[in-house]
Amino acid sequence: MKLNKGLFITFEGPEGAGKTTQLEMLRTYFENSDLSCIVTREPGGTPMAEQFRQLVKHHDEDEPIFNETELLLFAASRAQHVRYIIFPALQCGTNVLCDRFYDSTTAYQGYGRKINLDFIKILNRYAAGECIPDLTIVLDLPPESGLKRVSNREVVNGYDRLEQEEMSFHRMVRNGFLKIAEQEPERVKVVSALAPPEEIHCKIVRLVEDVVEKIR
Ligand code: T5A
Repeated sequence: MKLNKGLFITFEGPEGAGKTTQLEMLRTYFENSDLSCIVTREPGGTPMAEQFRQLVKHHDEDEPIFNETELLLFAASRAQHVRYIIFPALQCGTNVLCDRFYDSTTAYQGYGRKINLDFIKILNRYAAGECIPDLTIVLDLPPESGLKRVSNREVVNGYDRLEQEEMSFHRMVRNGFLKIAEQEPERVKVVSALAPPEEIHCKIVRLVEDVVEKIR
């Protein structure tokens, strides 16, 4: 599956859906198939964007982060990440696997925070430039299950700012991802995150192979 440009694959879903687990399994699949790939994440992915990540996830000073500020921090992180890492890699033919991308902004800041969805669409496109994912996998599960999965790990790190939101917020976020998938069925595929990791991985590999067939 050699392509002129790299494939851009993004993983999305509610908290604790298993994105990191599946990204690593897909990385191994690419490497075993002798295909170059990088794994990266949002917010973050460059030294500067990682500073935005720290700010947006763990800010706990008296001064609050307003919803508008939060949205722009995610967009700023993406603008930097895309131009410094993702676009150059894709141009060189390297496949890029990214943990969250602009659909998280639509789901969390749009459906979750209720910021105008048309504005978010424009901002997402502005930040992402020419980097539109070839395939987006939404790992779907009820927020209660995802938060339960991360709870053991978070005893060490503490819950981050978004994880501490009300359950109703997490439900709106999940619903947001499902709406995005309904609106863009060609690009966005929903995979249940409740199955064992190996089973989910097999489904994801099939989806990746389908995309490669289509654009080859
Ligand atoms: N955000 C992000 C926005 O609001 N707007 C944006 O534009 C962007 C880009 C990022 C936060 O920022 C928000 C969303 C987030 O709140 P993060 O740390 O990247 O924060 O948070 P998550 O992306 O949610 O990552 P997590 O690490 O919390 O979850 P993962 O990566 O989905 O899950 P993973 O693989 O670490 O697995 C969690 C646990 O479940 C187990 C794993 O072993 C692990 O213990 N697990 C399974 N258990 C049972 N069955 C399976 N199939 C399992 N798969 C994994």
